[in-house]
Amino acid sequence: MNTSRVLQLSDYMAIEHQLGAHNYKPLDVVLSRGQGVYVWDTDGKRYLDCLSAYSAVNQGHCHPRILEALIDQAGRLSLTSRAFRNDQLPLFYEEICALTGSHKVLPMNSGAEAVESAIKAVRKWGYQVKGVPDGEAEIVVCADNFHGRTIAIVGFSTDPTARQGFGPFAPGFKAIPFGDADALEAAISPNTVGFLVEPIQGEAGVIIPPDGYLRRVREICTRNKVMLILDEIQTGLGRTGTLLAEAHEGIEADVTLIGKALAGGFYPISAVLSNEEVLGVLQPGEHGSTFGGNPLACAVARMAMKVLVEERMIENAQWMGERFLFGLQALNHGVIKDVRGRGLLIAMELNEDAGGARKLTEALMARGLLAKETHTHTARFAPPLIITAEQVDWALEEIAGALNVY
Ligand code: IF1
Repeated sequence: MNTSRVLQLSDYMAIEHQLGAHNYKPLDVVLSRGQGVYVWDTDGKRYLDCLSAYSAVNQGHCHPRILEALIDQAGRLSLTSRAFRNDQLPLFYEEICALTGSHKVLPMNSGAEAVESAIKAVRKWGYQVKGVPDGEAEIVVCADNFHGRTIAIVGFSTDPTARQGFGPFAPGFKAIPFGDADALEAAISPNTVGFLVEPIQGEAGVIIPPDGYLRRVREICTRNKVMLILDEIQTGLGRTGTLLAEAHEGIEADVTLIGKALAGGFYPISAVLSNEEVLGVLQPGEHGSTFGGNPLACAVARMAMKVLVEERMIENAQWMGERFLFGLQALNHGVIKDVRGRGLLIAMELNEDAGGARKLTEALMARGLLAKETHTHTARFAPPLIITAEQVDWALEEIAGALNVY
């Protein structure tokens, strides 16, 4: 490798354009370093990160204690496959169960894999335990869902961009409006095995369901013997000011999916959290992964969970989230249609005639704040959970300033 090669922003962009698949349209900033809430580009310019890699770096960039755990474990044992046991996986199981109150855990890698794994387990539960006729299991999902990019998952997406050109898709899914418990009641048949839903819809634009929705959903699922599968891949691990977003309504899912921040941004790690009734249906050989449950992943996840709790990041997300949200709500600009959020998962929706939120995220980038638009008209603010009051106040000033582009 020629390490003396000096590349400019335009060079990096040209190489990506030439050699990479064009499945993204990132902001034109090339990052090369991160620490805490900040990242730096290749020219040394500093930015406050208000995306946190879509909530994967809740603990902040390059958290020193997670970094140490990674380096320590990487030098001892990284991968065994599940053909053999390793000394980290049992401790990961114990600690994640203690943290979340779960009774059984299935470790995977990406969020989409956790979703796929949950679908497999819940379908099998449906056949073996609920008594659904073979091949007839149905799973109810919500319109405007985002659960990942695999074929089964995009097959039940209602976003044409996510689906078009990728079929044929797996049958067995039925979409209902999000936030409508009556629609769930109506959609359930004797063959329904699960209801898969995000507690707050992230990609859809941080859509918070009506108060009481999850409690009603919980009751409907219990009464109909339907497994409630909560996708907390984005909302989980402190993002909304509680460990899991289900806590805002005091309910417990039957199956909880987490990923992203489970490794503090160092590694792809996800997990299906459930109980013996559901995960007990999986027998040796019926499901697996080369990397799932590997010792490096487990060591990193153990420390990522530990710092989240010990360094009081979940409480901080609640306090700083309120400060950020109230600050945005106090902004008085005609272009703002709505500001909403829970904890540090916050969105600002602009009027449709404003010409889109990309102008705002580009103006913010110039001012040293990185955020990403979702859909056309909404900007999302989700900084690492370690953000301080001073940093929130600085962000609010820059957002107020950047709104002048409209
Ligand atoms: C991309 C959004 C965030 C997720 C929920 C499962 C997954 C995700 C609730 C899959 C992933 C990502 C993936 C990322 C963009 C992103 C995203 F803008 F699309 F909505 F976070 F806000 N469930 N979310 O949010 O997890 O397989 O990616 O590990 O570029 O696709 P994964």
